[in-house]
Amino acid sequence: MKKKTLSGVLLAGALALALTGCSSSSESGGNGGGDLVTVGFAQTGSESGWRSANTESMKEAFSEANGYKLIFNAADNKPEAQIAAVHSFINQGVDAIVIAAVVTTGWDDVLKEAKDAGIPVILEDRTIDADPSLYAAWYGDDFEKEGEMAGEWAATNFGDTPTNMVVLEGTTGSGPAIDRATGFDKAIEGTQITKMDSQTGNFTRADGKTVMEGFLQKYGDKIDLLFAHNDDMALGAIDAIKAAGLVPGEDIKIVSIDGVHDGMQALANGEINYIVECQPLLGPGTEELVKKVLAGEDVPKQTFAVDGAFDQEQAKAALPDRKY
Ligand code: GYE
Repeated sequence: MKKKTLSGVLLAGALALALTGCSSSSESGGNGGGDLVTVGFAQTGSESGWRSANTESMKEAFSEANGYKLIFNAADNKPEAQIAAVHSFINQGVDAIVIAAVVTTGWDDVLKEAKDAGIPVILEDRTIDADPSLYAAWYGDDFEKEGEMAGEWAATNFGDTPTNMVVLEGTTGSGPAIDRATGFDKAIEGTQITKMDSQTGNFTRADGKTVMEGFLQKYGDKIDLLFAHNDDMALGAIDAIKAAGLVPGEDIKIVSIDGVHDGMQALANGEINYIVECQPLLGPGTEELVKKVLAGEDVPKQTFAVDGAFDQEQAKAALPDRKY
């Protein structure tokens, strides 16, 4: 079954190469990669299961079989390191640059430099607040809507009873951390849910655990509900909740965002109560944009991936076919 899928992917890749290889290499001038289109990809780092799935999807889409030479950089979630990586892509004369921005700010100068060098920039996943004329396109998930869906679930289930909530935020200053908070807060407005505390857990399991330990020390069993900006932090928090002698999913209800395998497994086991999906398999859509931009075609400035949501039964049903 797995083999079949893989050969299907390879076949599709070979076909795509046969159909588009010529035009993309002649359009791009083939800087530094022979007949291959050279793409520099500035990834955030490797903070979560979502990120691993995203990296894999990008590497698969920008493979040599598909006509690309991918220069991959993971910036360990350090904004300065990521900007340095983009500088280096410009100096290497790549054909196109793809960025999953650690934070929304600080991009203007390096993007202007890319523009002056005639190198198009395509954003995947994370949003930035630079002038849209400085990049060709953005493709990713609707983070505010994800937050709103998580908040609506909380409002529906706990909005009518006094409920104490704590929040584990994603990387401070990142698009999803900002927008998920906005969407969630909007959805619980006017309900009886009270935010007792909200701190960053940097989208990682380790920090999710540490910050939740702090919340538990401070508020003990007063906590009724946890909103985690991603599954990994929820999974870290589950360890902390268990260690404190409480039952995750019962004593403390948990809602998170992503829908990665381990999160879905915890939902199926009843340790998480609801997950809003965030699609990480953005490689093919990003590759499509890069190809079109290099061919001089018009592309939409913003393209949104489609996200669903899961309760326990839906997670059980979805798990066997889950690819990440
Ligand atoms: O939710 C989190 C990851 O930018 C949407 O980053 C992405 C977020 C995702 O580390 O797990």
